[in-house]
Amino acid sequence: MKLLLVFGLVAVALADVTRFEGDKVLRLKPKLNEHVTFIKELANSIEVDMWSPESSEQVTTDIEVDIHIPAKYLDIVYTMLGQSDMEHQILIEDVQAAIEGQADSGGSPRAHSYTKYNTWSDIQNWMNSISSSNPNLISKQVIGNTYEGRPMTVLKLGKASSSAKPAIFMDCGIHAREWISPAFCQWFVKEALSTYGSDSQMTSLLNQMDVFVLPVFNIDGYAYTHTNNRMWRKTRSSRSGSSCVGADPNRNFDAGWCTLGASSNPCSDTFCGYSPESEIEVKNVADFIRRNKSVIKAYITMHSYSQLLLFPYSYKYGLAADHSELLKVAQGASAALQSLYGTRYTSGPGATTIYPAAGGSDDWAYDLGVKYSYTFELRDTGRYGFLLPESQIKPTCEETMLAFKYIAAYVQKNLY
Ligand code: DDK
Ligand code: ZN
Ligand code: ZN
Repeated sequence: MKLLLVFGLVAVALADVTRFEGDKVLRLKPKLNEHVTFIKELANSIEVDMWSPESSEQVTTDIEVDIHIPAKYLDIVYTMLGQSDMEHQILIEDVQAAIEGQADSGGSPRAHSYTKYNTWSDIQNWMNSISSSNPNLISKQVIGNTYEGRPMTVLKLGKASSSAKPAIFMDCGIHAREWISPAFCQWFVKEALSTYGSDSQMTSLLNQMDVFVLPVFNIDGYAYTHTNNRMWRKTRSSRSGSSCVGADPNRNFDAGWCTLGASSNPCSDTFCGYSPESEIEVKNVADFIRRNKSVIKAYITMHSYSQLLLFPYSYKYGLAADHSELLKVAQGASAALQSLYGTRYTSGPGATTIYPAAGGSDDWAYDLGVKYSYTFELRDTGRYGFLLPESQIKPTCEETMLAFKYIAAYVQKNLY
């Protein structure tokens, strides 16, 4: 036992864990072109981690820019900020302290919980137990493995039927550090099961339709955020041509691939990959949706943060053919969400509401023919950003359920 403990400690010490003591997250408000140039130069000269937008290519005037600055660069950044006379504020004083402050104190540490950020292994065990205890409402299928060989498991929720049912596909955790997203998928499964039979909308939804849930899309990245670097965003694939790891799965879909708001530099956090669907996780999901194209009527993908409900397009400024309907449904869903705790969301097409970004899953699904295609950017608006405390999981998931159910009810009424 003692020996095991020693080995454990040595293993932890040897693991390459990135720490963030003294790092800050700043919000910059560029007003002039010089300010934009300054931010781009900053991003290119030192290792800063863009939080929002997630790449310096997407910085323009009149948007707020949230950047995580390592402690060792703070002096120089403050000096430069003073010279450029740009408005700025501190969002997070100490990133390491915020990481440690995310978890609730107390409670049993290593069991699955809907109000905690669970590890991949806890999520895997949870999927096994919840599907075996609800065989008439859930079935499980592996749609392929990740780059590092982890099984990508889709849960199919719905009452079994002899004929093919129309379906909604939802994924969480495309981006590794957006931990509230997989928490929502788990919450959704729990709510669906526990309210089936009592909540008339959920009962009717699962009787008439299936909901495919992929609780963690980018599993390798998610595992890496638990073991090595809390701020990791991309996949964990590597190629001989570059020493940088991973591509952005939400730039790797075949929708205007790498034309706008994406980087062809493998070291960038918005690297589009070596070709469309070069990331095996993206290919597995795209193959699954293509295979089930005739039944999938809605595609919903969960991200954080910014409190936005986005729909196509992001790879171009042109409006989607179904723009007014998509907007109307998004506004209805946002209003439903807001009714619970007053949380405000902004709805609109990706390109003009957040930033242009090609290669996204929502645009790809829409162009494939899945009309109701939505990207959520969940809580918050930057107070904690990716480091949303666990105490906010429950309210975030409760309000997001209302938005999901609004969209699902609309889709169900308007099956095509
Ligand atoms: O991938 C992004 O940068 C955000 C979520 Se973190 C979403 C961008 C808009 C939807 C992309 N089609
Ligand atoms: Zn994301
Ligand atoms: Zn985001």
